[in-house]
Amino acid sequence: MALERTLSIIKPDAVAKNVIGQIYTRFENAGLQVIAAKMKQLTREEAEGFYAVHKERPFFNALVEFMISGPVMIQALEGENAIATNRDLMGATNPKDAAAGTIRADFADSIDANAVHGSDAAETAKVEIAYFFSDAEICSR
Ligand code: RTP
Ligand code: MG
Repeated sequence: MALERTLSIIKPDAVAKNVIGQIYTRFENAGLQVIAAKMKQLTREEAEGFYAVHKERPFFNALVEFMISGPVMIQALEGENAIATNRDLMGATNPKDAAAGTIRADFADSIDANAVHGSDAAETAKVEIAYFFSDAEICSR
């Protein structure tokens, strides 16, 4: 097992549903520690830059519009196998396919409004954490 960091975003739909605390509890119960956090209204440029890897995909514009539709809660999480642990907690991208008890099964409404983002690999986690947090904003324990 490896101590890892991952970037998590609680998306505008879940922030609007007032379930930040319920999602944080799931991180904590899975052994993930919040080592940095900020609530933010993303600008269009920030959302486009964050999801630049998807810019040629047909859903890119809808994704960006959704991500700027309200504030998001952004956190870096640290723990053993944090990247896969968080992806397991999140469930499948489409909540219709998400396993019972996952964040997306319980809180997401659609493939667009799907409650959370989580880094998908070590290299993307590093880039995504640095996209939102300076070294001084990360409080590793
Ligand atoms: P995320 O990056 O947000 O954690 O989600 P993910 O890894 O599970 O899914 P990804 O393939 O990276 O897609 C990013 C987000 O784009 C939206 N999407 N829509 N309509 C579609 O076919 C489609 N596919 C993806 C989702 O909101 C997904 O979270
Ligand atoms: Mg992804």
